Amino acid sequence: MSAEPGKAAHEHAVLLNAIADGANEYPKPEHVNYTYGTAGFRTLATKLPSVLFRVALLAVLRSKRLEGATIGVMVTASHNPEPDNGVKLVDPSGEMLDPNWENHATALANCPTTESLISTFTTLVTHLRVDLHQPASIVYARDTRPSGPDLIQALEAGFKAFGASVKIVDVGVTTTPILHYVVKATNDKSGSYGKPTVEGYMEKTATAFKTLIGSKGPLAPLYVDCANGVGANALTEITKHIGDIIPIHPINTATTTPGALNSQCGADFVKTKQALPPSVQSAGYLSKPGTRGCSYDGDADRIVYYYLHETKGTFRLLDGDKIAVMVAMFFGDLVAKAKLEGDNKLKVGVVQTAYANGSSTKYLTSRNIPVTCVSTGVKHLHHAAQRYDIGVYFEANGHGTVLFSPQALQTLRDAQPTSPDSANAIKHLLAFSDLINQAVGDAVSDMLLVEAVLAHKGWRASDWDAGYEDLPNRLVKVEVPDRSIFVATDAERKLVHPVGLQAEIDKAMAKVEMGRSFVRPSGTEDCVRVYAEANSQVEAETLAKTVVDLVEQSSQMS
Ligand code: NG1
Ligand code: ZN
Repeated sequence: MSAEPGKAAHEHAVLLNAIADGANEYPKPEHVNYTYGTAGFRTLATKLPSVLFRVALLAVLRSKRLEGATIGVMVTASHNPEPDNGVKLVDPSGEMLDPNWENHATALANCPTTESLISTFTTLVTHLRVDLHQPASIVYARDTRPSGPDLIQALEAGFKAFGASVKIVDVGVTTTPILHYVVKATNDKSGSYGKPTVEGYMEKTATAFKTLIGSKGPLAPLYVDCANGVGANALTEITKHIGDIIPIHPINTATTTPGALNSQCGADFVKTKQALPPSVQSAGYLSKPGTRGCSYDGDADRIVYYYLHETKGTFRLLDGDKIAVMVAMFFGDLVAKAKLEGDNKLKVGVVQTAYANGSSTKYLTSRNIPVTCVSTGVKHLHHAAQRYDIGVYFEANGHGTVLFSPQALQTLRDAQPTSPDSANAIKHLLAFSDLINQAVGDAVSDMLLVEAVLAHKGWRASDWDAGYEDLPNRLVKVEVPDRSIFVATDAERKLVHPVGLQAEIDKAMAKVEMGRSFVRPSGTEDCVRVYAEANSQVEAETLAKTVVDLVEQSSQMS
């Protein structure tokens, strides 16, 4: 209780009045139902101002609940079309928002009136035991979407309702992973994680990359498709630091051209179409054999690589699975070279989702690298990866990173190397832990990770690709009247509802050589996704078609 109850009551009334004013300025549109999904709130930007205002309130409550720890807010819709936008919260460790709080975000976003918003807010304060007298600290950023500035205004209106008790830092236009980095670095009071600024990120990443490349540079040129998004800015900045050791050629950097973002380019385009972006194809950037290209997505938290087959000239995709396999094998070798013994031995493991190509899983398990399969969504992968000393996680679509446990880092720092080889391996493992964004998947740092591993192995893209051949596969979006009738289990590899459908899918799989298929409702779009893989493209297509038909039939029956 406050020593001055009258003053506290007055302050509370002022706060609620300020919230009411903001809520009136940013009213919730009628007939819209919001859900804080795997990627936060994401929809047409015109529907989002009220959500931004309310998300600001929740961010402040979370920071106050955590005694002033810094919370991040990122305004982006990643690979979605330009008219969309979105917002997600970042927890103090740089990870995604605690899932329990996702429901509070949804509740606030859906309050139909100012009165109901005030009442839900007040209930949350009590229920979550938030002391409004605590300080709060927020950092926020946005991608390059034209709707960003107006949405940021709505967000700031929410912070301002709390007056001087909230410290806010606008990181400006930057990538999602850089914002996650800034949040983690701000909360690391030891200062060892790095300076909590965009420049701090660039310095830390560049220094680690230089240590790893050493005298192996300059590397071969790399073509980078920035999806006409914010990754172009980050790439320009990092190139200032490392451009002399890796000649980087940015492509699709038109961040201010209306309609260009994610259009006919970017990681999602390449992964879905299994083809080069037309801009890369027509300019012939990759025509010189062995030339590597990569594509970021709109907020630069995903990356996929590719090259053209050296004799056939065909498109070869090196997706998240290929990155995970190469990186995990490489770290396995490096850990062996470090010669850490007994309790200090480090265990490298990989975390995938059901969308990982079956060949990648088989390749890893046959080489004794443990693989965990979890539900779709970065938070699931991230948490499972934390259970390894060195946990490599990637979604097939190119979102992923590598986590070093605090104990593993301590072991490496304290190690007494027994030979120059083991000393080098330990030095390199520590440099990789600095290069890799430990908070979240990051296209820029993952790109430099891939480049450093290729340089250490002395590999071209074709050597990397040679490990295993992807099983032909097909991913289909099915629009159904109500996707909530589809309920999955077992890391989303099986359906429990509608009852009987899984048995039909099992029968269809059994008819196809190496057949594997599963169905799950999307967490980011109003659709159900059907994945199928098989020994040949024709069989993968047939299996996908059969399962799509089954999904449509059961949807009509219910
Ligand atoms: P949904 O819409 O739940 O399938 C998609 C991706 C996820 C993840 C999230 C977040 C596929 C099949 N799904 O999720 O991997 O990246 O978006 O952006 O790629
Ligand atoms: Zn993204």
